[in-house]
Formats: sequence, structure tokens, C-alpha cells
Amino acid sequence: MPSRRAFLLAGAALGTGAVLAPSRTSEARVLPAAVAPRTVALSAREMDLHLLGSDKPATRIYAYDGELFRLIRAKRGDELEFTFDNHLPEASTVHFHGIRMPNEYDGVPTLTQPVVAPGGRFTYRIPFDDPGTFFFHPHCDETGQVGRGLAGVLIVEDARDPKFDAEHIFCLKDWRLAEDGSYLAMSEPDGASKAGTYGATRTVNGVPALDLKAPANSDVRLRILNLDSTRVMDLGVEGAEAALIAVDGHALPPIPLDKLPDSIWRFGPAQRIDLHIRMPEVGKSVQIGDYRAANIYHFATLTAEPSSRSKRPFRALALPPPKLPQPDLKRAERLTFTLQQATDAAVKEVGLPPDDPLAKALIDTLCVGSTTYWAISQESWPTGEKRNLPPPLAKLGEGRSYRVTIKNGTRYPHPVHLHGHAFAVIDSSSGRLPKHFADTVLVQPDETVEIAFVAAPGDWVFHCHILEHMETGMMGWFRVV
Ligand SMILES: [Cu+2]
Repeated sequence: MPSRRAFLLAGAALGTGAVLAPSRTSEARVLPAAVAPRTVALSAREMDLHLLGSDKPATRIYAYDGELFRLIRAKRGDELEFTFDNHLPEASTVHFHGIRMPNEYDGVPTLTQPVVAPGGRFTYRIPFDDPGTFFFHPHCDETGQVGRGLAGVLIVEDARDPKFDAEHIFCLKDWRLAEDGSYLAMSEPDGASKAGTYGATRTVNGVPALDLKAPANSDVRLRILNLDSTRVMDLGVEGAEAALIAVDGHALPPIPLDKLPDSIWRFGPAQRIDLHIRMPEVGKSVQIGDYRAANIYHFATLTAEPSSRSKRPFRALALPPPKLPQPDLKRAERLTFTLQQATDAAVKEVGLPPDDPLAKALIDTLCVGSTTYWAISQESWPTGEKRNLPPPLAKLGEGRSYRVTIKNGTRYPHPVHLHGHAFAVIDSSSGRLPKHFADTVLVQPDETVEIAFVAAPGDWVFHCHILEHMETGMMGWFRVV
């Protein structure tokens, strides 16, 4: 694994064997575009950031436009055209996570586009029909690139939302750093083959912790993003009444945090939540933290400052219900997939039929891992020397409803993500999950989770968002025609 980056750099210098996926035309928009597409320049480049403290050596990170976790705000109904310029020393792409969009802009190398080589450009045209808290990130060498910080925040605002007095965005990410600010190996075999390789330098918005103020007795909206590559967190709040109001951007009927099991929301890499908290009286503080770790990580403190708001009973402010395709559960076709451990030797040598437009597409070596540790129902995404695109896990019909059961046959949790859709989480064997819409669902060891969705046209990957798991086999795809 440690030698992979050098290999990536060498590969990038040679340019890439561009494999063009068949272009798919944009489907009808759910909403008419509110305004003409707005162009947003997006460039990935290196920059130095003091992650260990201002008196310690800086770390060379990857970021969009010189801003750690670059924030982009759009309005529901907007369509944005992103011109992505890659100024990194390695190939990349952009994936707008959780956004329902035309398949050709999904950012998955080989399947939907060629990689963007250093110095290259790719234009993404993305509609924002669903309001909420989203993010974007590369879909090539994700362990290396997201590990170095490459991710941006995407807030799709909705004029219909209730009014909050204040809003804070918290981006949680751990870093693999040595004392001199250099990187430790992004991936260790013992991590990649088990729970993942953890970073020890924990940050929120790039700093160890945030000390903030908010008006006493006010209603505050928190948008919390787990942008880590590995860590599952138990998000909890102390010192304020709090309610979960959205998961992965999509509103759900508010659930008081203390009504959830253990009064926390467990969420893995790529998952987001919105909370409504009611600030306490003047001088009192609220703590927000990850309670899963042996050492609780309180990453934000909000202290109540004088305000004109008076004390009153807490009633969670509900966001407008999401307007998403509703799967027909009675008529839906059922599919089951099992998340498993695997080895290179056990991976089936399978390929697409020779007449498939993607049959000759080789997944770029820049975007595959070196070893296979994982599989989905005995099929693994290519790694090492195996570069043939595997056949889809299933062929689905556009506009049809599917109920997909995801079984976790491993000893580790896996946040499972489906591109291009918002799915309904309809059941979990643990009874832990409320019914809600999401783009990523955490499936715990021995747990079975059922999701349902209406299939949108295109080739969409389905993978674990613990990035090392994805890159060592736990990824497949659905073809929807
Ligand atoms: Cu996983």
C-alpha cells in the first residue's frame, strides 16, 4: 500500500487511457431550473495547513480552491455548472455525493467518465432538486485524496425551511499525521482488512475543537458531516434539548435525541445529520461530541450569550418533507446482497459480455487498490492487476421500485452508499433505525438493513464508504435501463 502513491504519480504523468462511457442524456428535471445554470470554478490543488497547531510544522493538504472543506451554497431548483480543474499531482474526479443527477456527471472513473489527469478539466452540470446538507469529493485514490483533506461542503437551501436563529456547520475529519506534520501511511493492511486505518489527529473544520457562542434560548441548526475516511461516530449533545431533523440532507419527522437508542445518532463516513438544538440560558454551555470513542471527543462548545429570546418549551422545528420518488413497496422487486470478507484468490474472474459498451473498459490503475479484502455477494471491485470492470450486481428497470436487503456478514460496520439516488431506509434487524431517506446507511455487524428506491437511469456504484473497504473490493454497481 505505501508504494501506491508513487505508482499513482508515475501513472498520472503518463496520462490516462481515456475510456469514454456512453453518454446518457439528462432526464427530465423534478423542478424547473430556478435560474440559468451558474458556473462555478472548482480547482483541486495542494496547500499548506497547520493541523497540529500554529507552532508546529504545517501539513501539505489537498483542497478545492485553497479552502479546506470549501463551502458552496445553492438554492433548491438551481442548476450549477462546475468547471473542475485538476492542479493536483495525480488524477482525480469529482463526485457530488447524494445528489440525484444525470449519470454522466457522477464522477466514477471508467463507469461514467475518464479520470481527469493533472492539468486536465472536466465540466459537471448538476441539478439541485433536493434541499439539504451534502458534500463532494474525488472518486479516485479516495484513501489518499480524501485522506489529504479533499472534500467540499454543499448546502442546498430551501426557502420553505423554518427560520433558525443561527446555523453552524461541523466537518469532522481525522488525519494520519506524524509529529513533524508529514503523513503516516494512509492505509495499513491491518486496518484495510478490518475496521479501517484510523487517524489520531481529530479535527472539526480543521481545528481540534470549536468554542462558539449563540444567543440564549435560541433555535440553532447544526449541519454535521462525517467526512472521515474510516471512523464511525456516536453523535451526542449535552446541555441542550436537541432533535434530529434530517439525515443525509433529507428531512424526517423530528426525533428528540434522547428518544434514540443511547441518545446518540451513530453515523459512518459520508453520512450527515441536521440537528435542531435549543440554546440554554445565558452563560450555560452546550457540548457536542463523539461518544463512541473511549475518550469522548467534544468537538464543539456553544456558550449562550445574552439575547432577547425568552425561555419557552422546546418544540422541534420540522423541515418540509422531502419530495422524492416514493418506492412502491408492495410491487417492488426484492434483491439481497451480503457484505463479506474476501481474498484475491477467492474473487471470481468475471467480465461483462463482449458486446457490452463497457466490456473493454479497464478501470484505471490510478483508482484501484492493491489487494482484495472485501466483496459484495462474492464479487469484488477490481484491485491489483485485475482491472476488468465486473458485471453489474443487478440490472434494474428505470422507474421501477426495488427493495434491497443488505446483510452484513462481517465483524465490522459498513456505511453503504448508493450513487444517484435517495433511498428509503425501511427496516433494520436491530430495530435501531427510524424510517428515513438517505444516500448512505450504516449496516452494523450481523445486522440486516432493508432499503427501497425507484431506479434512475444509468450505471450507479453501490459501495462501502469506509474508503479502504471500497478500494479493496467492497464496491459493485447497478445498471438501470
Ligand atoms: Cu466497509
